[in-house]
Amino acid sequence: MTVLSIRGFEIHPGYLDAGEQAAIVADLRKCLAQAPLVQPVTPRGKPMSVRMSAAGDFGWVTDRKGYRYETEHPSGLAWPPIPTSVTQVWRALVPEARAPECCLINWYDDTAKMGMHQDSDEADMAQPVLSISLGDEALFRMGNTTRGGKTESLWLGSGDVVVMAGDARRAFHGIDRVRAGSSTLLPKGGRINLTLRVVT
Ligand code: MD3
Ligand code: FE
Repeated sequence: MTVLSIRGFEIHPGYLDAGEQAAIVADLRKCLAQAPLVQPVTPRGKPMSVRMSAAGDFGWVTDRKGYRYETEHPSGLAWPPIPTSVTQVWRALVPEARAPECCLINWYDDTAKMGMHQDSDEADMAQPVLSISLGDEALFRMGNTTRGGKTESLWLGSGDVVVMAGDARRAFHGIDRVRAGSSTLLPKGGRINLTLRVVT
């Protein structure tokens, strides 16, 4: 298996084959039936273009009250468990890490993007974050541990997995755009990104 290292980001192109990707999507459909995607709003009230849900003990949410992890979906129901098809990837690639406590589910249509940000709402920043891309390709931008400076961009395709550990765990990153029609995995198109995180 090929592994690329760019600025400490460990990229596994095509880590999941088509059958593994389809199995994860089938499991996610069950998760989303229990915990539907919502359109998050930033603390300042700006709607985000990405739709979100989660699985696991915690889900990351944002609304007028702020950015945080919650033990329940906004509906008041528990988040579904993280599918074993997803936790297997974590165990295989980061065997030393603690068990993931959150699988954030981000859904992008072909106009959605995510601005440059750091992920810092987790208590134990020594634990890695693992990202799984499914469906249409997306332009991922990798920056520095402080805002600004030079960045590098990379198209992430369906089945690609990225591990963020060490300095990359604290790096600014974002999604500039999605390439419509670049994958047939999701019948209606779009992109799903899963991020597995240790929260506590
Ligand atoms: C680097 N998601 O959910 S995945 C996010 O494609 C997020 O939906 C993007 O950024 C997406 O927070 C990018 C790659 C990623 C995820 C988490 C990270 C990179 C990261 C956490 C720390 C550092
Ligand atoms: Fe992030």
